[in-house]
Amino acid sequence: MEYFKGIGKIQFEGNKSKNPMAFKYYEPSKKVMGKTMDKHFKFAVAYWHSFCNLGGDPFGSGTQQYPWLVSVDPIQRAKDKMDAAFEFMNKLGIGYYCFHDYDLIEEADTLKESRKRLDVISDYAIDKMKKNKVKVLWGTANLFSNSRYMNGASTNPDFNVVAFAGAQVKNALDITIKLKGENYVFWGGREGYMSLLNTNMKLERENMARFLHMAKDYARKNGFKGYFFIEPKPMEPSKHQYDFDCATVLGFLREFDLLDDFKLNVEVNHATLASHTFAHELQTAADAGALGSMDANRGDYQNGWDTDQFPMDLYELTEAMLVFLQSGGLKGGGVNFDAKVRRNSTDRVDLFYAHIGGMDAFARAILIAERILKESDYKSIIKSRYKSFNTTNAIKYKQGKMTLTTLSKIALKNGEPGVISGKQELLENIVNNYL
Ligand code: XUL
Ligand code: CO
Repeated sequence: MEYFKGIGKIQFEGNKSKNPMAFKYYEPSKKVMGKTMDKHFKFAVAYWHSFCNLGGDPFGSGTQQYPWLVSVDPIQRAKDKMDAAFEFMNKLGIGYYCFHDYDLIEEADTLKESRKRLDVISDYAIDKMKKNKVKVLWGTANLFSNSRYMNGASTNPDFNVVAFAGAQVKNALDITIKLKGENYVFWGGREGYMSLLNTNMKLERENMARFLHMAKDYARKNGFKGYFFIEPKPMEPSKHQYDFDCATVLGFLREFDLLDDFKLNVEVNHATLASHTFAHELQTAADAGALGSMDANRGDYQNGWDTDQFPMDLYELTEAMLVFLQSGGLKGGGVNFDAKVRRNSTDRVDLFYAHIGGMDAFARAILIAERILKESDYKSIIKSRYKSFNTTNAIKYKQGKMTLTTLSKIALKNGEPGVISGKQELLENIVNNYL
């Protein structure tokens, strides 16, 4: 069955085109800083938003009527959903997808039965992936929807729930490895607390680390060569999540000796919720050699929740691409559209508009960032701002060959430093001029 009728393969037509079903900026084979766009981005579709989410919100049930979710048989429903997903990815020309275990197929009544279902749908996926040029960017386990996880998964106060989460992650890792998934994600939506009054935070954080070590050891033993990513988010659904932001997660990974295998999956909207810019979070991850992957979307600057809109903010993305291009790219990951069409966008074609727009926005931003880096004074202004660190004394300082006493002697000799402008407005104008 064809689910997206009347839609053909989406092509690049350039920015003069008025065809809403064409890319204006995303040209997969176009080189940016010596690397093609498709290799820079490795765009991925998020299975949960695009093929499972019915558009419900706290005030009303779903609005989407997906033709792939009509069968009464859960196995057939999962197969139909996968047919729709592959048709969509082929038509869009997107090379990757990301999934939670129970996006692929609905959870059954028992763990055993759920595993059987996962085996069936992953066999089906293997077959489809053989016939299509589509790969798994990352897999993950949904450790937050079922009520058993209301107090957390690996951080649950009940050891039986921790064990159950272990079983689920083992299955999700098996499936990810079977489908040659390139990475594996942990997003700890309920790994945190609703109230500190009932929480042993020290034990919960230690348990989370133990759990991650076990998952890593299991996957490595079973041949998984990719990276594990932690996806920071400060809150929602928990009041406080232990993976608050990139800096917090980096501290955690260092504390528990996980940084070799675990990198970060940075999501735009999660940065916003943590009161950071997306660029700030990317920079923090990149500086630690831990920029693994991105979840692309945007928040709403008037609403303080996770709206997961498709990325469209060109200024925000250009700032992000400046960091991205200068950081040398992603460690293993790509750009996953963790975004959903609005609940009142109910035509099947809307999913195409959303992804075309998001891919074009990233493409446009990377092209702008490349020009800023190559043609403008942007880099030289920053270089010049730090030029005093190239002097003999500063080089000794950077090499750790100085003491506080030496610093004091230098200050006494040189006297009051001059006032030097930060040139913020000039830099903002440069970015604006290239947009
Ligand atoms: C939730 C979120 C998740 C993760 C995967 O805010 O971003 O969808 O990306 O569990
Ligand atoms: Co995400």
